[in-house]
Amino acid sequence: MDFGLFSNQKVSANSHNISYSKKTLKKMKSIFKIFSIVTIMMLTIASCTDAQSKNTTKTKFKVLGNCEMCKKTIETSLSVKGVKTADWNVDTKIIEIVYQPDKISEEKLHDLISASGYDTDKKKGDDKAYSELPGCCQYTRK
Ligand SMILES: [Cu+2]
Repeated sequence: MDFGLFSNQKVSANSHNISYSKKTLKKMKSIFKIFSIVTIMMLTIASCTDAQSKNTTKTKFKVLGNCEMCKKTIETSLSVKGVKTADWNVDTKIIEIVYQPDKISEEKLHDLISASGYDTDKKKGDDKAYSELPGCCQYTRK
């Protein structure tokens, strides 16, 4: 029968097509999988190195003060978002700050220290905060 033969041929052609496209799909899926894994890995590595290097900068300037207690007050005034480390040297009166300039400005660093009562080389310490410092911490002002 012509009709039967025709429909048989059609079915076999179809099933061949289906198996072929399934194979291709599988191949495409695995390629896509590998690509997305590689992409995610690269993005992760890129964002990690970015966070470490790009966004921090270092500054140092003079802050007047006397003792270890001053050191604590000065450094504590800088424990805010955007400041990574702050280290004031009692002998040299120099503070070294590592901060993120996109989160906090250098001016703001001076403001924070000033607000705690200490003079920086750019900003005079707040008078009220200075008067409230312990006696030993009331450094000689210029
Ligand atoms: Cu002190």
